[in-house]
Amino acid sequence: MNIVVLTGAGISAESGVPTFRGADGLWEGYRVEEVATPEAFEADPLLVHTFYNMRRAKLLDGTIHPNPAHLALARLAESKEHELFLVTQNIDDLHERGGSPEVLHMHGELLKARCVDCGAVNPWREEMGRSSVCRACGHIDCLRPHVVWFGEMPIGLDEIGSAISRADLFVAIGTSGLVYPAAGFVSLARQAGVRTLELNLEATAGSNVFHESRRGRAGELVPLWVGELTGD
Ligand code: BJW
Repeated sequence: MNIVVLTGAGISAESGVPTFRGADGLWEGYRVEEVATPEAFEADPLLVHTFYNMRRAKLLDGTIHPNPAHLALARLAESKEHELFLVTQNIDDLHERGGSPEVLHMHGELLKARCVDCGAVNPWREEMGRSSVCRACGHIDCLRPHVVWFGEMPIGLDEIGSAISRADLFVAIGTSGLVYPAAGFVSLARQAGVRTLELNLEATAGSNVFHESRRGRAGELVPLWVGELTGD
């Protein structure tokens, strides 16, 4: 079977990464819509760098690990009977750490920096600020987190669209269905005649669009679902 899996913040919640719109979703009183925009970065780069420096440091402090949901998706990728296309909205690296061989990060990656002068994208694990130097062109005050902010074009949309159109099954895990274009993938799948399944702790804005919705923690639901497919 050809399977497209879309993951969101909920899959990393049990690993200790806060979701955006949950009770712990505010950062210093700011909503993500106020700090994750090009306008916010232009107006107050220090504030936006601080937001991402804090999240990068937390991701790397040794307390955050992939959970059974990440591990189960890595097992599914190994299955000989199924073809998995894994796309995540998450900027953490927990799918990779969990063993997933290929992950499309449609909203970018926290552990990479992008140079606004030369366009180079490089791994970045340390603090980033206005005095950081681009490793490709040597300029300063030109690096930004390699993430997709509101109003910017997500990464790999053509590839995702074509994977969905070829799929037998589309599964959304731990995403609120509030942020487009990812929130529209389920409708795209349905228009293409693809079966759709949602795995989420709660009902979401898009639950009624899915053929099937299962409620529970990703760390429990995903291994069970993968077990159904692989017979393990
Ligand atoms: C659990 C759980 C557990 C918890 N187990 N589950 C209409 C059409 C097209 C675009 C728009 C439109 N209307 C508005 C727009 C523009 C905008 C948008 O969508 N705005 C909305 C707020 C309305 N979109 C954009 O600007 C995008 N770009 C764009 O549209 O370009 C033009 C274009 C147009 C048309 C076609 C193609 C392109 C860019 C969006 C960029 C989003 N960026 C962020 C920040 C990234 C960097 C960072 O991390 O800081 O991405 S915002 C933030 O939200 C982040 C996330 O990836 C994204 C989605 O959040 P997610 O993952 O769903 O998390 P939550 O917190 O919302 O939900 C968590 C879920 O988990 C909940 O459901 C819980 O129940 C569940 N859960 N614990 C299972 N243990």
